[in-house]
Amino acid sequence: MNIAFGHTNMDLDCLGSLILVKKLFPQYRLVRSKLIHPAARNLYNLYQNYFDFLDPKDLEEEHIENIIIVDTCMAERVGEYLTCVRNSDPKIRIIDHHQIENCNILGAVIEGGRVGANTSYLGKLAMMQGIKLQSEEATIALTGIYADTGRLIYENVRREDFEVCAWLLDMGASLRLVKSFLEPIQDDDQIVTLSQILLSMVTREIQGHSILLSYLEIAENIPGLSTVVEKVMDIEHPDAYFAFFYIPKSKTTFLIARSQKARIDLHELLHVYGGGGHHLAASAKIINRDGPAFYEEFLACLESSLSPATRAENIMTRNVRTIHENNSLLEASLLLEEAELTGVPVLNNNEEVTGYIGLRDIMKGRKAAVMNAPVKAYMSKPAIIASGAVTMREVERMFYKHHIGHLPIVEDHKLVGIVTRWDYLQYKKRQTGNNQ
Ligand SMILES: [Mn+2]
Repeated sequence: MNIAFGHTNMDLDCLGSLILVKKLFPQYRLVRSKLIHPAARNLYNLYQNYFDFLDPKDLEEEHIENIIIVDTCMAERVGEYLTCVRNSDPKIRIIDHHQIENCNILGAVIEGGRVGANTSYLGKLAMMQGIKLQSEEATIALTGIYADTGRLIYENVRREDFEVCAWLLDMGASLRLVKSFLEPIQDDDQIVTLSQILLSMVTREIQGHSILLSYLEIAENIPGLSTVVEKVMDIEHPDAYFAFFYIPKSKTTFLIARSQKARIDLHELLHVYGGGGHHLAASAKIINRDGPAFYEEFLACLESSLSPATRAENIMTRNVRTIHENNSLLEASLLLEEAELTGVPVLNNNEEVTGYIGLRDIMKGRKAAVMNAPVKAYMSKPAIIASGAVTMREVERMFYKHHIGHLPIVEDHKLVGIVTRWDYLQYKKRQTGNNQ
């Protein structure tokens, strides 16, 4: 017998991969996990007959010749299946989109690629072989890709993910159904937890980062807490969020964390407590500690271990071109043209920034035919300025609030630099780090 399975606690990408394995390798039977991820339960319940799953215990009487494993390459995530395989020499082929250099399943042949969803990798194979899907199968696969790529927006998304999505639409996938399976919060427990968090959470500025914290006591573990945490993250947009869930009767704390900044490396922070994950998403289970005491200890640790947030002075452009307020609009116009700029800060006799003159201001003077008028008559004022110590969050807020794309940075009444839209966008691009 030949079998195929994904990781324990099957999620949507796992199911999307398996439905394509069934088409690509019809001589293989699919095996299900005892655990279905809460986000995948709805889809699983409705479509289980399309998979025709075996139970792991059905394997115990069989001789297994070939195994295909999808969406994981870690032995600890396939233990429930492998312990049911009685013979010792099956050939194992792994198709995974995670970091396959970390694979610890001995003797396996591994393939895969850096695509956002594992389903996309298999979808590409199916596309190239001219395989046709039923619309239900296409819907299952498309849900898998949308789920694992945050609807095609995560950093690990590749061209292949888009290509396979287009192909799945051609195969009749229903976006309406996909959307219904992606509604992340379905359980009443999750909804109650979400509203409790929204009422009790606090934001603290730690080392210049905006850190969201919530602490909740719960009677027992609630499935799908990480989905709730991600929802809160979507609503609040902090730089990082640490959600504490404490179960008093077992003295257990679940700490779930999400970050939007490469500078806040969650794997590193939670590793200390026996947890881990990725740099932007990690969790830890802390046992035999009092919840409130642990919460306080963790906060103190954050203060000392977070590296400081980027500030305006770290990314500003120095050597700023300027113009004097008594210069004429014509001179300002020539300066902008020569320097290929769209605007410059305006200085008075004390070299203080008194305003900003841009192409649009000059245009008004040109229309009124007063190009010999002084800059100070047409500049935007009062000057919107900031100190070098402002955080990037504050810079962003000032850009939006004042509808500007440039922020002169001033120390001791003297201009020391400027943060432009371009500086800001470069900073944002670097934010979440490498493409993992
Ligand atoms: Mn996956």
